Amino acid sequence: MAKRPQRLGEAEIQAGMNRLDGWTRPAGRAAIAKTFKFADFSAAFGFMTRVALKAEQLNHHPEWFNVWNRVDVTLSTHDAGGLTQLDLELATFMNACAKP
Ligand code: H2B
Repeated sequence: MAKRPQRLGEAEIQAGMNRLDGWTRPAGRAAIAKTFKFADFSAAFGFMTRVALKAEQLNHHPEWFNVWNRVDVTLSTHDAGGLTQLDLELATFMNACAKP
């Protein structure tokens, strides 16, 4: 049975964002976004591979777009229609994965 995370309130989102380096909130949608840059495609795809395995574990998947060394990521919990703890968890994992 899949867990059904609760939508976060504004204060919880703000607190989470304060701990998340480089993430922003796109206008007009309940989501968080970040552009990651790497040395080359191999590094970018290595990052995406590690994140993909984590996303499967969490059953929580990114919206993302890759061109060579760049990965544009948007996170939102579609089932909840907003942001949940899962978005903050995956964003925290992505930041750790992208550390040089
Ligand atoms: N990923 C994200 N980002 N949000 C979701 O609501 C979501 C997901 N739901 N991955 C999961 C899969 C759901 O669609 C499946 C059926 O468990």
